[in-house]
Amino acid sequence: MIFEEIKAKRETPTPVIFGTDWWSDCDDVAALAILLKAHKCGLIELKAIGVNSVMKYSAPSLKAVCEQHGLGSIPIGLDRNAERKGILCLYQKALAAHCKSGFSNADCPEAYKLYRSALASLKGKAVIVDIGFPQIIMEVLRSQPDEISDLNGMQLVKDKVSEIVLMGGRWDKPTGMEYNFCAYRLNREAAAYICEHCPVPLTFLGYEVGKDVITGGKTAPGLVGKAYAAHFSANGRPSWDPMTAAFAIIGDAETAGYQKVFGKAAVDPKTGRNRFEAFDGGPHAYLVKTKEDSFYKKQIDDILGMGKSRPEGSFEIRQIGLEDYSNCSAIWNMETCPHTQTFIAQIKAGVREVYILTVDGTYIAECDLVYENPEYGTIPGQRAYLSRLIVKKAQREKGYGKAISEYVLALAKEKGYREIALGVNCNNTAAVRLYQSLGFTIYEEAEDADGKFYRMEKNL
Ligand SMILES: [Ca+2]
Repeated sequence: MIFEEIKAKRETPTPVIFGTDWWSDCDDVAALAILLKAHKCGLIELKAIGVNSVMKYSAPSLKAVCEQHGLGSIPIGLDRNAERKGILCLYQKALAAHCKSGFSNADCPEAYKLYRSALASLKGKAVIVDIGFPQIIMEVLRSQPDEISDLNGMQLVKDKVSEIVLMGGRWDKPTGMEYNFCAYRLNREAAAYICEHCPVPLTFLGYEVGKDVITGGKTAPGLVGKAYAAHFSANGRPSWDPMTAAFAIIGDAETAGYQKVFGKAAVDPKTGRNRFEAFDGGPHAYLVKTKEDSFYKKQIDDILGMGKSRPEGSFEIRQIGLEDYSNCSAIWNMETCPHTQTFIAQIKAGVREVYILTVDGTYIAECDLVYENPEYGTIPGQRAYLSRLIVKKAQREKGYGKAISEYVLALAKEKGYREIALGVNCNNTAAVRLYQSLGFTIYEEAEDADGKFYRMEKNL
C-alpha cells in the first residue's frame, strides 16, 4: 500500500486540517476514511475537521466514522453560516445510527474558530485539505485577533499553513464550472476570495481529474460501504474527494501520480466560473494526471481495503459425512447445543448436507444445506434451506462466512433449486448484514424458544 511506502520516508506526521461538505456525495466518506487511515499509520496528524454544510445528522454521522477508526476524539466543527441546512441526507442518517457517543451538531464549535485553535497550537505547518465548499477557509482568512490568537487569519495562515489543497474547479478548459465553487452564493464568493487573497500556495484537483476514476461502493469495509449503499452508489462513485485526500496525504505530486501546472487561478464571484493563467512560479497549481485511471483506482481501493473481505491464504470447502461430523466441535459446542441430535438425525435421513471450510486441515466454518424444513416451505428440487452458518469465533471478520455461504448457495443452484430460505436471530446484526450482502431479504419476523428471529429468503 502506498502509505507504507511513503511512511518510510516521512520523519514526523504532517498536521492536516480537513474540510468537507459531507452531504451531496458519498465520496466524502471515503476521503475521511483515507485520512483516518493515514493518521493511524502515522503519516498525518488529523488536527481538526470542519463541516461546511449543516444537515440534521452531519456531526453524528461524521463522528461515527471517526469512532469506528478509534479516532472519536478528533475535534469536529460546523460552519453555521452555511447555506445548505436541514436537508435530509440518507447516508448521514444511516451512519449516524452507528454513533456511539451521542454526539450532535450542538456539540460542535464554530468551524473557523476550531481551525484558528488548531493552527494557533501548531509547532510546524499544516496542510489544509477541503473537499467541499471553501467558505470555512474564507472565514479563517477574514478572522480577526481573538481570545485564541493575537494574529488575524491572514497572518495565522501565512505562519502555520504550508499549502491548501482543494477539490474544486474545472481546469481542462479556458473557463470551467464545478459544483464546489459555483453551487451557492457563499461558495462562489469564498472560491473567488481565496484565489485572490490566500497568502499560501493553493493546489486544485479539478472535476476532470476524478470523474472517470470510479472507486468505493457497498463492498468497502465498515461505514464507507454503508454510506455508498445508502447513497445508491453500490458500485462506486467518481473519486474527486478520495483522490484529493490521497494527494494531500502523499504531498509530492510526482509520487502521487500528477504534474502540477503552476500559475494564478481566479473564480468569478457571480457565476463561480474558474479560469487560470499559467506561468512558472505561480502561487497556484492545478493537477494533471500522469498515469492511467486504473493507477488511481487501484490506489484508492487499496487504501479503502476494497476486496479485503476475501479470506487471505488458501482454504478448502468440502462436504463431510456423519463419520466426520463430530469434528465440527472445533467450530461450535456440539455438547451443549440442544439441536445436535436433530441435526444428526437429519444427516442420517439424507435431508441435511454439511459443508465445512478448513485452513490447513483445521475446521474453521460450517454451513449446511437442508432439503426438508416445512416451517420454511421447503419444496423438493425447488426451495431449500440454509442452516448452521457458523465461523469459529477467533476466525471471524476474515471473509470465511461469506466464502462458505457463497459456495453453498452456488451448489444449491447447481442442484436445481430456485429459492433458498434461512432464519437468523434478530440480534445477530453481523449475520443479517452478511445475508443481505448475499442477496437475502427479510420476509417475516418470528419467535421461538431461542428468541426473536428473521426469516429471510433469496432467489437463486
Ligand atoms: Ca465533497
